[in-house]
Amino acid sequence: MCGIVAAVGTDNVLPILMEGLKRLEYRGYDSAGVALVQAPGRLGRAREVGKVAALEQALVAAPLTGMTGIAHTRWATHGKPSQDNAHPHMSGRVAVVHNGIIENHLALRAELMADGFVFTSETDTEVMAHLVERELQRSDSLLQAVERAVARLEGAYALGVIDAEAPDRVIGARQGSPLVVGVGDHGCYLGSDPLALLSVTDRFIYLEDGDLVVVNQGGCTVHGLAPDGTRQEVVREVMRFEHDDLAVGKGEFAHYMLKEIHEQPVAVANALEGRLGADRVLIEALGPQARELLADTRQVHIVACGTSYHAGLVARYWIEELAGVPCQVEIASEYRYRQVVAPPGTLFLALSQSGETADTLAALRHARRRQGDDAYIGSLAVCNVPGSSLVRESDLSLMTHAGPEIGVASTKAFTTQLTALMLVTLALRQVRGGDPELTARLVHRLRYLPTLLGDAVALDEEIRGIADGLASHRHALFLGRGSQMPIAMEGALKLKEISYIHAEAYAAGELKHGPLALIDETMPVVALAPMDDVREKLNSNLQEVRARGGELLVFADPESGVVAGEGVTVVNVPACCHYLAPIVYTVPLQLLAYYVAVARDTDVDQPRNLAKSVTVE
Ligand code: HGA
Repeated sequence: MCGIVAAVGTDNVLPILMEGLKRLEYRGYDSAGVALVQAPGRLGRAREVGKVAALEQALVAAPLTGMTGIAHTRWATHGKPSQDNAHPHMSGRVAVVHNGIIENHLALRAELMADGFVFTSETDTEVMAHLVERELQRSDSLLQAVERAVARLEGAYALGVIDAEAPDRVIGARQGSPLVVGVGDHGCYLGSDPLALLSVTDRFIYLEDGDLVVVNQGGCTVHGLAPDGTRQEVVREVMRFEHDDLAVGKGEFAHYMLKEIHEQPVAVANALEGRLGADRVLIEALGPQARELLADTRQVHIVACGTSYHAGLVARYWIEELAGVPCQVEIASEYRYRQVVAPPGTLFLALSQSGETADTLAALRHARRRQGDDAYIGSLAVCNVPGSSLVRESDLSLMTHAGPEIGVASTKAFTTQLTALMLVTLALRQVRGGDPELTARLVHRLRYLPTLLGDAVALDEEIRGIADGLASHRHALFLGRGSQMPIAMEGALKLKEISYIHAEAYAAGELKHGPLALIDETMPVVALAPMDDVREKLNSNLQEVRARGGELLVFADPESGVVAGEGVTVVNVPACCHYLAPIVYTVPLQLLAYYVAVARDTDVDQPRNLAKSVTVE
């Protein structure tokens, strides 16, 4: 997704802006740009299609300097990736960067064109530059002009605005897209997330929807929007960012994704830390109202997107089986637009790595609006980013503590989400009086989970050796049963995302109802065979594939009874109980996707067309 960085400093801020853009590269983007107030009355701008490195090169050839500036990585929504469409967009003395979608841009464009403004891009964003320029002619200050301009916008935005005639400030605005203020010793900054600014500060203000902020060298003033539409100066808490800055490098690994796969034993240990008692989950660790909320829960609605949705699908198996609570899981972009029936006592459980996923946030807000009408009893966010919108707007939040995840394809964020969801499941089980012996057994196994994940990561070499075989194929099927079915979906998604091989997942028992028609020697089949109650059934499904010439790659428990042979490759996965198997079996599938992508020489950390924190609808 688009990334915004802005700075007002005591020296040339270009290096800070460029460092910030590099730190936002993980979000996925197609072009980059920067604009600085070079001298009072004079703006300088550079924009390039492609990577931040290309922008850096352009700036070597034609340097820009200034103590006030804005910068942007663009992930196109309106208009193709091109230099003209790259941000910042300018109009007269004004330059603007934007994350989000201005839904009424066509009407505004027509109005501004009728007023004589000339458009040079296809973006929705450009209307904002012209609106501010027009308002400046009749306003007392840049703040007032931006305030009047944003009042005309419908949709979602995070904005950074500079004015050549006001060289000491940047105005920021937030409505529906993330924006933070970084408060430093030698300047003040804006960023789409704190990671962008960690090289200059670890103190942040998380802006709220409706906020406008004036950023100056010495600090900032936030102007909040009251419910009656009036604006007044407000004090927002300055929070210290917790993540270790050093964790943001690639270290010895070729890609962030590989590093993050290898970090999973530690990440999952962090997700468990402080949350397990001797033989139970410490419900209090979920928050002060957690016990009451979980005790009142009659059913759970899990809402998420992409990889997080797969974590939700696994959790449904756990919550229904271990806590006896009905659970439904839905993609956020569907949930938010349909008439959901939420019976009294529904807990809304939102999953998002970033906590800024636009669809998930919209679904949460939709549920919160109905909290008073006897349907939803509350909301719980499982999230990796402290201070994110999802965390702030939910009644309860359970942080996954995965640490910064930079690779666009999610890995450790997923396994830590699953870990957190197992904690929620056991907490629900406890408040409902489930047999404590099984709870205690699962708690003991959870303690051992980081070690198991270490063993799974150690399959790295073996999987690297078999990845080439898959890399030459154009399609693949993934099979699983029970709680491994969503893991098969996640394995297929990972392969699609980073290797661009078309992959689909099916419940193994469903194969003969249609997809079996696809099987021949050109269709490799990846299957998951843990020790569970349906392993015999899965074995029969695998025979059906083999009988039709399909090549099998099976990730199997050593005792599962799956035997290697002609056309059947077996990778033994560390033995584990079937409840935790979805977490353990995820790791070899991540490694498989990774090494197939490396063999196909794709851009593993920033796959084409994809973005990390999906802040647009
Ligand atoms: N709509 C703007 C910004 C897109 C965006 O926020 N992407 O994450 C554009 O297309 O330039």
